[in-house]
Amino acid sequence: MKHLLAFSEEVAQALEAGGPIVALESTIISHGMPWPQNLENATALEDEVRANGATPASIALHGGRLKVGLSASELEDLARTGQAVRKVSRRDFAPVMASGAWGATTVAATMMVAHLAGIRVFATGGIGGVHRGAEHDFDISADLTELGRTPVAVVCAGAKSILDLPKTLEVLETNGVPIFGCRSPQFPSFFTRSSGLEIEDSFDDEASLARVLAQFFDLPAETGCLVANPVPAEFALDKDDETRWIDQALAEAKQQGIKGKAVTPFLLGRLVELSDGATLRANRALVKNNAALGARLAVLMS
Ligand code: PSU
Ligand code: MN
Repeated sequence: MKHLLAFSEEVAQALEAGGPIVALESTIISHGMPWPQNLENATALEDEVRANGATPASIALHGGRLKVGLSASELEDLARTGQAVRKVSRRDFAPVMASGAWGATTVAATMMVAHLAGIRVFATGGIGGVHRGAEHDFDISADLTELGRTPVAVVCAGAKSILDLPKTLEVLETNGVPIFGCRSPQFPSFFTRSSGLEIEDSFDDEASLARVLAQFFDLPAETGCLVANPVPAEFALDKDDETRWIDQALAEAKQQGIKGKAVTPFLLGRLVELSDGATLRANRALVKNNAALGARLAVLMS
């Protein structure tokens, strides 16, 4: 698969120099946020990575290649096409590559491409997980399986409480995926800083966290790991508001019979509408915060 990689100039240079690089996903652009905030956010994330001393590598499929680093016009094309772009997880690569169309990579697919490209740090918003009611419909994100098999550090603000967070942590444990908190004694729940679920390993200083990551990759790592970085306090949502919006979005998804890979994008979109944009503002702040931390950790590890 390596021969299918297509690097941007900026990423190619950073790789050659052995410089710090942070991978960024593209499903958050196509399906995670509406136009035009999705483009503004994608550009802001790249700038945030650069401002913290690393090179951003936005990952997507296009023209039958695995793109590692996108130009400004490619980012715009992808962002405008929005939900019409196919959401690509591990199983979706072949048809999208054969067609040459855009494919937006999820956490799972971005990890695969980052690993092939030799990139160890990947920053995103939240990971997919075990959905509520998974004991009936078996809806468990392929992100969790990928975290169990691909050695990439995923910097995230935990997972949304649209999911069943205790079950999500159980599956991560089963898959052997360590969770390293950054000033986060609890697993963060995306829009809020804590979930009530304790994390065993949390670090108050980033240099210690970077040392643990370096040790992790030296073991050798045969799984991924999570770096849990809570939403900045000033952007965290009120827990009761969050619960109300999520319960309504979940009820509508059920009513409308939303299934499979459409579930997560549907819920994210409805949350933005129900909260009158508050979830979008929190989302942007926390992803930016993750991009900055990812860049600093990549610098410390390089
Ligand atoms: N959770 C979010 N925002 C997102 C996603 C998840 O808070 O944008 C996206 C990510 O790309 C993630 C994917 O990998 O949704 C998970 O989808 P699914 O639940 O269908 O596996
Ligand atoms: Mn699913």
